[in-house]
Amino acid sequence: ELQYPSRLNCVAELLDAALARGDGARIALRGEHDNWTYAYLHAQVNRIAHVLRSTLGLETGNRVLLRGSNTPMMAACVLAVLKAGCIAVPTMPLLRARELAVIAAKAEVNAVLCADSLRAEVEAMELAPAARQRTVYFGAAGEAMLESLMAAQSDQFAAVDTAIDDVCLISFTSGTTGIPKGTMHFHRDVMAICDCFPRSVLRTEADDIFIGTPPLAFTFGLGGLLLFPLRVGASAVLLEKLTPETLLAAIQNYRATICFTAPTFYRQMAPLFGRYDLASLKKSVSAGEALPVATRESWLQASGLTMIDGIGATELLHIFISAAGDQVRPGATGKPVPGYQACILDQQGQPVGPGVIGRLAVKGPTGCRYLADARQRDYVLGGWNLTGDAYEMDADGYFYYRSRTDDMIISAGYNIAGPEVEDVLLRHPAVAECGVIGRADEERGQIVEAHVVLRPGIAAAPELVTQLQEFVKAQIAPYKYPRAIRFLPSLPRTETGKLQRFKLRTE
Ligand code: 3UK
Repeated sequence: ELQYPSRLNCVAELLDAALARGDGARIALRGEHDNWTYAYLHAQVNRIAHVLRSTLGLETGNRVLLRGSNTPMMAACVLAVLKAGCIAVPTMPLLRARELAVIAAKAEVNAVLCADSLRAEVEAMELAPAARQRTVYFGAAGEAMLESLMAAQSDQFAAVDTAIDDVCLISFTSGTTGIPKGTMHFHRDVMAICDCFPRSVLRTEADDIFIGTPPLAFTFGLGGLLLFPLRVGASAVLLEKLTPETLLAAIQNYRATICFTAPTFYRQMAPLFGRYDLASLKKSVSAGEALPVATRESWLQASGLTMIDGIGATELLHIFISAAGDQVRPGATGKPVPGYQACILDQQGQPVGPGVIGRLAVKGPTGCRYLADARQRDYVLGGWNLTGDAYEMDADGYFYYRSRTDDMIISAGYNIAGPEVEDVLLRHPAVAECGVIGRADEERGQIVEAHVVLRPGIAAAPELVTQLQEFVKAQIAPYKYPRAIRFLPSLPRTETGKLQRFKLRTE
């Protein structure tokens, strides 16, 4: 059981506490251009908090829309909003004006802090006049507004006294369908995610150096690249626009020890691993979408590391099922992270036993609280969070991902999980990436259709189609083989590394 005082500001707990225990001179954040010690981060956060309260006149509970790629200054802005007793509304860097306006209206934002590099869409977006007046940019080459406002402020700021169950974060889901949903999280939830997965599965230490790709605006990145390192006095590398090559180079240059990214990045990094000196890397965390066994194996072969797979969700803030080290069972995501419970439910909401595919249900210290959205009723049932994933449990309590519940392919009466077919295809030497979907078919209802990206130097050919089909039939039940195969130069993915299956379906 996690015990926290009833009044708590999570940034006081994460940052002021670091100074109090003597971590001031340690490096908290490493950016492209500079290193920020805990003392400097603390001072910067305090100055921004003063700007928010004094200059902008914000009050406790006001909402601040945040925009920026992963930089120390963006991290400081997020922390300052929370420390000032306000609510952070982070937005993904690639969102356009129209999407930002929906979020700003829905979250009723009172102010905007935006990186200068992303200002165009903020200038173009629709925004309430009061919030427009309180829009401040940071990180410009010449005169930067936020930085000049900060110059006059004290570097001391007492964290605003908040209740542990005051909302401090509204995080929007990527929303592949429908209007994006805002998920609300308390100061308590921030503490809870820091004290669950990182402690019991990842086992972080003060000397760890975290690195990775997820944006701070995605809770995967907010936790893994900011909150988790701060909780233990470790440091985080915050870099913009990473590619598989530049991430590998950064792991080498910063001597990073823990990497957070999505399966597709690990797939692309594995063949390049040998070109770098990556001896510092101790742990690699994969989340965002299912980790194919083939990817786990190629990463192990390249790096010698057993991947830590973990399923998380914006609704639950971070990872709730995972496994590390000798607890890993290939094909399984893992077991519920201590503090969480999970079970599999059938269509009627009744629990099913081992070996039966059903709907994943999760309960724990964090949970879904949509901001004014009727879809709350679909996600939470009797205290259990229904993530929309089809899962299966084994007799030892391991949880195996099968597909998204609405992505299950039904072909001639058979249920077929696309990710299982993808896993087999990824083992074929010609295949770099693939996505498997159900395509409407008069005779069978749906047929299995594979979208394949070939490895460099390999050409699409009719013989290859037959080869890939035979390859699948030889390894899993033949009815699962892709009756249609299409070759593409790349697959459509979200900013968070998730395959956009709906785009494959409408192609
Ligand atoms: C899928 C996975 C299989 C699954 C997230 C870590 O992805 C995150 O949050 P989102 O709200 O999406 C949630 C959905 O993504 N998924 C995520 N991880 C896995 N499926 N294996 C996995 N390891 O469908 C889930 O319901 O974007 C991940 C931490 C914080 C996050 N917000």
